Amino acid sequence: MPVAPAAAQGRAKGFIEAAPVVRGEGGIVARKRGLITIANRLPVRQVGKGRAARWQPSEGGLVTALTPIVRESRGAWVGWTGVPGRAPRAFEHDDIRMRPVALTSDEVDGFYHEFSNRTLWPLYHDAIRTPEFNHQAWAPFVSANMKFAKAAASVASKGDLVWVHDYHMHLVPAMLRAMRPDLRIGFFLHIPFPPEELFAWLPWRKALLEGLLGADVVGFQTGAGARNFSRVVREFTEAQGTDTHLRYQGRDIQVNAFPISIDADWFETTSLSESTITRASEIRERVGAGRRILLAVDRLDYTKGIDHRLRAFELLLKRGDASVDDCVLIQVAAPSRERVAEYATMRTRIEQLVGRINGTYSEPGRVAVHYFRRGLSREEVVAFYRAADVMIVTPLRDGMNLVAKEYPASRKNAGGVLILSEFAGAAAELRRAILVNPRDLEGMADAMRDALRMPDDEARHRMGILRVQVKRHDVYDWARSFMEALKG
Ligand code: ADQ
Repeated sequence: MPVAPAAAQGRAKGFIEAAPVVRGEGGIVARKRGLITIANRLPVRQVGKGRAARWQPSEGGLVTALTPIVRESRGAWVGWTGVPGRAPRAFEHDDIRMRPVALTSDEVDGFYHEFSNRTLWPLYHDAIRTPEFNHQAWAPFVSANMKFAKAAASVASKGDLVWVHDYHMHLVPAMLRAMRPDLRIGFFLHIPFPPEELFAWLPWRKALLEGLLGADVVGFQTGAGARNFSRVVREFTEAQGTDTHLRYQGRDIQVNAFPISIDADWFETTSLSESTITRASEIRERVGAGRRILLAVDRLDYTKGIDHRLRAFELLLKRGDASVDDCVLIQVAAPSRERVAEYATMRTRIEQLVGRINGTYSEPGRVAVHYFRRGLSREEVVAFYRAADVMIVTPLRDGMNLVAKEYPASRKNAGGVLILSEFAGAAAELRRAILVNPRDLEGMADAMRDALRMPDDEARHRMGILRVQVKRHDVYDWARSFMEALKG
């Protein structure tokens, strides 16, 4: 799930619901429908211990976009606290009702680490790593999903809207519908939905699809994801219909693409602040005046194509198309899912590659690759965006990829070139990036060379077009369009 600023909290950009008219026992009653959000994590996390413990908002694009609607509608947020064992009772934070879900350690292992992150995550990302099909993980996946569904059923008022997020919650829509047929239920998948050839591998494929068919609206990042879903549903369940409208057990289900975005205004404003500008010049000076900066910012995940990107940069230097005198690659990678063995192996591989490239090409005062394995503050990330001449976003597969949108949003009057993988959802919208196939190392090295040599007016022209797209379709626009569909 995305991480982005919480700056706009409290800003309910156009979300105030028109009060729908519903038929109550005493005739026609007008009332607002609450929005219940269900996500793996609550939008707050506990900091401090014992008496000093308190809740602090988590930063995230999703949190930024949804908290105003949940607050405004007097709805609630259902999610896990991030700590196994007993959960606190429902509480209110910043005018939002929080309904924590308690998960046992076994559930966290089976539901989260195993089934969500070792089965669904790799399979849905083109099986870049071999997914595990561990039958022991299914029962905790079911029981955890049931806990989220029950928690939502207990806080929802009659006729409320419920928005369920992401692959961890595959079974929640049908479970919730069985308990509360009065609710309008929407589901949004943040990651890609795979084609039938891959989805068919899942021993639980029918149950997983029937879980989603409990929703009234099923949303995906791209049209391709939506089509893949409608096709497998027609293949493996009794549902019938078209790519966008399904009929199942006497109900209509809308299937569509709702490409997620960012709080573009926040990125623009932050990028233009004095402290960001000062920090950006400091970064440029430190890597060496006159050197062009190629930047990559990712969660340290095997889907993000970090090793392919490093090898392409190595090739660029090897071919002599650029040298450490004229450019530097900065790779910032935030540690993630360190308990999964695949992630540890990948981390070692990346560190070896950085060592190899630096060992071969660096000169005194001229390091070829700066590698930061750490999460940075949001403001620091923006300073790096502001400092970078070329942004390289080359996942092997990605639902959307928010970095691809954050960079243009942070480049007012600044030019800069975006190199973007064809296999990121963002490529469907950001057509004026240099689009690349991340598995084609020669092609990627060519793209880096072309980006470094692109004339300034062309770079500014392309960046202008990317910026218009991102500013027009920001995260508020995304939430609004999903809510419109969900209201029916
Ligand atoms: P992710 O794969 O986690 O989420 P992605 O879209 O790549 O998300 O966004 C990552 C976020 O983390 C960005 O906001 C970025 O700025 C931030 N970030 C990355 N590295 C960082 C670092 N080192 N320090 C600080 N911040 C860092 C999933 C899907 C995506 C989809 C999102 C949203 O996998 O495809 O775009 O959800 O739906």
